[in-house]
Amino acid sequence: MHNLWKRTLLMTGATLLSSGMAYAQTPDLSDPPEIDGDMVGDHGSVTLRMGLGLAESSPQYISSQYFADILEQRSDGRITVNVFPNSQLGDDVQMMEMLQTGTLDMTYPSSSPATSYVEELAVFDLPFLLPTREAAIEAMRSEAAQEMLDAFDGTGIKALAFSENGFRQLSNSAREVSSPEDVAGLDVRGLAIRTMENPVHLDIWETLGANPTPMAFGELFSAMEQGVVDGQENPWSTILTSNFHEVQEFGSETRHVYTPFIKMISERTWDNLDPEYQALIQEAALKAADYEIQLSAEYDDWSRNQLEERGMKITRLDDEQIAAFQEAVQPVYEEWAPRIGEDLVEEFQQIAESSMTE
Ligand code: KDG
Repeated sequence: MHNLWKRTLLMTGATLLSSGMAYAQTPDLSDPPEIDGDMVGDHGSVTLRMGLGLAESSPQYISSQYFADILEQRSDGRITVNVFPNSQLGDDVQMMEMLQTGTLDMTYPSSSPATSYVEELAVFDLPFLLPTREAAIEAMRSEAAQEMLDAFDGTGIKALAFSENGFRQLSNSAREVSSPEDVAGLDVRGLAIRTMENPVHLDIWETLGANPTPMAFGELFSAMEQGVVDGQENPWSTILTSNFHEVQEFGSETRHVYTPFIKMISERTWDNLDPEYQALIQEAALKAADYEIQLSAEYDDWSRNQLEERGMKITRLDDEQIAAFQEAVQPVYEEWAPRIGEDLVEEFQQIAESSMTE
């Protein structure tokens, strides 16, 4: 039985090398767990189409191929998943709408554009809320997070699992940024920053004195290349695997938001599946999510170092500089905590605090 993810790992290396990245190697990626478990019964052949926003070399794509491999192996080839990366089927908002109409089976967006379906997801957009990966994982695996996934029921989308997009970092083509004043500009205009289509992110950058513009991920590279926006914010692995360093000179290690991904399936697709296939897809989504978190962690610092090797000037911020950003965006909490739910915000703040003391 061929292993899609093994082919993907080989292709990832080739992709990184062939795209002129001239890397010595991709990060020493851990192999996913062996695929074990009972074979499911024969409930007919099913082909699922899954659309992604990121590139083939991203942890998002690699883990999606592992997801496909689990389904293929445990169904003896009856369930296949065709994965379409690089926003080729649309952007996050469009692909979620395609799940609702049943014109696409699966997608894997950031949680941020999905707040229009489940507004409590905006808790993950609160700046500097989850300072460590351990806290983020505990939050994503919490009962409150499961309730957010369950809240999609009836929207046409079934949400299967949270995984890691990652800690978001600022990049721009105008200037080095190490303070909120650098974002706002003193004798120059505030940075024009692209944000995801999410009101909290817009508020964060407006509060910092930037000129934020919500934009689909697939339009971002050309917008930066043409100078429509000065900068954007994404995890280092996304900046690297989407080649943003080709149009962004400066990076700042702000880690201002931890964004999850959500693996989703169309309710129309889901409702037509045999319960045994449904159970396998749910199990595979959780296994692939755990593997994706591990991959994303392995990519994080490696991607930053690769970006520096490729010429990006990355400013690391010390505790005092981070504190200045945290203070500057405090109004965002005052505005959004009551709208998201004070109890939920407090629960995640407690997770964050306990992760810092462990
Ligand atoms: O598939 C995910 C991407 O489309 C997108 O969500 C990545 O974080 C992202 C962004 O900035 O849009």
